[in-house]
Amino acid sequence: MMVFLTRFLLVSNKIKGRFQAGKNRHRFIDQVRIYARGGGGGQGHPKFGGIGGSGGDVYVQALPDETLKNVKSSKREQRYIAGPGDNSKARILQGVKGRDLIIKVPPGVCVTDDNNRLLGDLNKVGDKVLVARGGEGGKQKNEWSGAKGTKGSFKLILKLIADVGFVGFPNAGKSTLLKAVSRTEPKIADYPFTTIRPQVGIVEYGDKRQISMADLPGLIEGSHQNMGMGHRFLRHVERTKLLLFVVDVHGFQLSPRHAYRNAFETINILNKELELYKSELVEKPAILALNKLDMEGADELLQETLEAIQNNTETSHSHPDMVEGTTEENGEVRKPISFEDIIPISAKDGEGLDRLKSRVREVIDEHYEKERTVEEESEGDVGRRATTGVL
Ligand SMILES: Nc1nc2c(ncn2[C@@H]2O[C@H](COP(=O)(O)OP(=O)(O)O)[C@@H](O)[C@H]2O)c(=O)[nH]1
Ligand SMILES: [Mg+2]
Repeated sequence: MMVFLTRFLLVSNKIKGRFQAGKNRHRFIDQVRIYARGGGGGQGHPKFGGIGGSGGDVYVQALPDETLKNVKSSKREQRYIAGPGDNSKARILQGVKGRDLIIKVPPGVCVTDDNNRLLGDLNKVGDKVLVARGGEGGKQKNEWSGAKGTKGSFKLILKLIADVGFVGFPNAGKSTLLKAVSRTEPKIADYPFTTIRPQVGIVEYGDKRQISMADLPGLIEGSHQNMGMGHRFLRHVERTKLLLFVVDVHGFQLSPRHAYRNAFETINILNKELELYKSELVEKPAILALNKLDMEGADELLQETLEAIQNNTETSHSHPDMVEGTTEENGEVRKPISFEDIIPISAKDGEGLDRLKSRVREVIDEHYEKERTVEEESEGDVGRRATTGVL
């Protein structure tokens, strides 16, 4: 066992240099702060008793294929102001209502106000919550001048199923791994918005820090086309901070009817499935665990796999245009995932699991806690948040 570990470390250091690109990956956003204001009501018409149109409302709604990143980049400073109601005119006494504004988010987002009071849980596509109401149109009771809309700052928070999501084909050893690293027996998570139930286990560290890990029912080839449970699976993957690829170093064969894939090909298929479903997913922080290293001949396979990954990384770095241009027909990925680390393990006998656990923690901290700090500092209210303890 030690032999493979030392050999691995040599290769791994070389690979690490190549993987520095991972540091520049886009931030994966799990929270956005927005400002919303309802439209003002239109003027009434005192002479004819005309009523002004009410202002438009601002809603947050869960829709398919949305991401919080879209919200973040779609509007400067995330200010959402609905349309004003029309004034009442002699010819059109009832002013037309202002245009509503809908902020589109992925399902699994909850909306709170600035004091963290929950306004709504948007679990399913179509779920909708009103955040700012348009002002009433001008009428006698408000002396014919339209009222202002309500306004406020809100937070859109993507609810996580777990901090870490396992990605792998059936039989890779995901369930075995979750059991081996969890403090308690993994529990089936009871999330109202999940149709497939992820198993969630809590990993506890020496200092009592806890990180949750979800073993999602296995991915199968063709998931992006929604074969089997594919889409539902991939939707869960979105709601984790870090992806842990669990790959049997011996490769994978779904059934005797299907082609045999070695570990490197397996990684690429997983990569491609994620990419075809939503390209943003391949930018999430990811760690690769190569499993079943206790088995006869596994060391050789490990070396082969690491070399294949390294060659692939080198190629994509030296010919970025070529890689970008690859079509999906030839089965190649456009953008190889740059793993933060590659860790050989045996879920069965425990080899490599301590290192895996500590790297998972480090990578999460690197990508999220620091990002939060940067975000908060740029919002200029880090002091206030720190004292209220809200992160
Ligand atoms: N030899 C060996 N077998 C393993 C290891 N991890 C899992 N297995 C076996 O591989 C099979 C599939 O494991 P499982 O955890 O159910 O895979 P899952 O489908 O990914 O959840 C089971 O028979 C496990 O006992 C390992 O590290 N070494
Ligand atoms: Mg399983």
